[in-house]
Amino acid sequence: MSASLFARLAERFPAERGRVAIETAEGAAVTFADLLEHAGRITALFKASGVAPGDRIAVQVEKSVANVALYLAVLQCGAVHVPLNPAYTPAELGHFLKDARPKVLVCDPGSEAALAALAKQGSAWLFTLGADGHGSLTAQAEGLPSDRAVAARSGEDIAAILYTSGTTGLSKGAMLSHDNLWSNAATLHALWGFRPGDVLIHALPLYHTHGLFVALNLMLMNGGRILLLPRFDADQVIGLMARATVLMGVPTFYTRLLASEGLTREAAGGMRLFVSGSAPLLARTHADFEARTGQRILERYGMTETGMSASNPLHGERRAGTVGLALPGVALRVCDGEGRALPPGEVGVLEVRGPNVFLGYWNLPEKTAAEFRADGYFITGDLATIAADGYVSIVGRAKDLIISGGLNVYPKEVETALDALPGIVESAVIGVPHPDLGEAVVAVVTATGEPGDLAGALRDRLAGFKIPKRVLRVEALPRNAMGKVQKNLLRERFAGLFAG
Ligand code: MLC
Ligand code: AMP
Repeated sequence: MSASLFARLAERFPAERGRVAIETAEGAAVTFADLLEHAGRITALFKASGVAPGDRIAVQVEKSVANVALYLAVLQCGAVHVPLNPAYTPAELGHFLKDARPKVLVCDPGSEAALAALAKQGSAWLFTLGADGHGSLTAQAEGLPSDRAVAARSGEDIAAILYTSGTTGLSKGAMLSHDNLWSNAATLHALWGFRPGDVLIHALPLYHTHGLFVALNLMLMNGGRILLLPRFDADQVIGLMARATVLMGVPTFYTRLLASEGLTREAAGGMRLFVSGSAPLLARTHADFEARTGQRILERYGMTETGMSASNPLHGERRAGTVGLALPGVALRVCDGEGRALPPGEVGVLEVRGPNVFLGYWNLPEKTAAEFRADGYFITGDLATIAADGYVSIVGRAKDLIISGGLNVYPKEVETALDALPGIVESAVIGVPHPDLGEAVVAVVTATGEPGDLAGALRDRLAGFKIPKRVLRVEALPRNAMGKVQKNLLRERFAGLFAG
């Protein structure tokens, strides 16, 4: 059999294709037959547009059933899925398109005018797809017979490229193979005990690892049923729990659920699994959630480059404040700066090796080489300890990264945008504890004159979630003897900014 992820997922679809795969918030029921039919028509359109296996298809659309069909179609024709957050501005998008050189760009109808020139520059076909499923993609695909051929792929072929920022401020495309995605989904499917009849509340975006490769792939291979929500809304999610069994979310989901009085033991009573990841879950949130619902959240750890690497057990101790044990088939170690493994309990950089680890960064062989050890371990940049019994705790980051509501923000990118504004002398961007988002982006600047509305000035350059929630003006940034800005001092000084 071909190692195509599409073929492997479709093989697990229920034989009875009339079974429901996805239910929408509006109550529409989409069957596996519908999904395959829809994906087949988009495949026909892509082929008619000259898409060949290996071509990239960039997708910047709102979440919808059609978005799922589009993802499947990209895999079906052997192309490479490049999902992009709709919050990215055309300025940010320019880099992705220049780098990925997609054959096709699918965007929201509302951004067609802004992106037409970019698509033309890159000789990419431009199609539109709205949150309601309408757009030129659907209109043109509708008239075509559904093409059911599945392009043969090897396990090492690239299935997707996901952009992830870096400490230099420029995003890198992480190349994930068909084998990477399949092996990780299959491992988690078994580990978390997925079974027929499971119903997942899907409230995560479809352009990141968590919502796309963990939540969606797992449920597709489980044979449905997904309750697909356009975005996270705590009361809506609580209302759906009576009909569902599993929720996957970032820690902000859980703090927002706890903030709702509707979250009770009864409301959550039919659920069998709450998964958290993408950012640290406070032990306090874990305890509060258990006190309120009687359920212990299962925390797991992953990364765009690696998919999931560690998880607390389904049966056995779910230890709050830890991300559990290495997944079966995945090796984890904690090392010093030279890649020498440290004894249990010592803090070092977490390294990972296994079938989940990506192929490398698109177009960046040197950057890729720098992030792997000679023996194949990938250097995550996360600071961790591994206890003698194997439980892994993420205790910090060696990389200058802020995770806000599960979304990554690299300070360097925000600093570069700030420093380009008139009146700004220099800036330091830090993450500050925030009750809702875990960490909030805060900019500390020195400026000549009165700098005005800096956050507003960044709006056409940076996606909204990267824009500082607060900009603080200081006389001078603290520096060490080498002249390097001491962000730790700034983090300490402003730690209480959002307290209370
Ligand atoms: C939205 N905004 C944010 C934000 N999300 N600001 C900071 N951090 C965030 N995460 C801003 C918007 O720009 C907007 O600002 C305002 O908040 C309202 O936008 P919204 O879309 O209405 O926000 P909301 O629905 O409340 O979204 C919050 C959220 C969402 C936490 C529900 O961000 C979310 O779903 N996060 C999950 C991200 C995710 O999937 N991460 C997994 C990555 S994979 P303005 O000013 O423009 O109005 C990964 C690997 C792994 O990390 O291990 O899983
Ligand atoms: P991304 O690059 O968006 O894939 O984000 C990956 C990063 O999210 C990791 O390198 C960690 O820093 C962080 N992360 C993911 N899961 C967890 C977790 N359970 N606890 C702490 N940090 C996490």
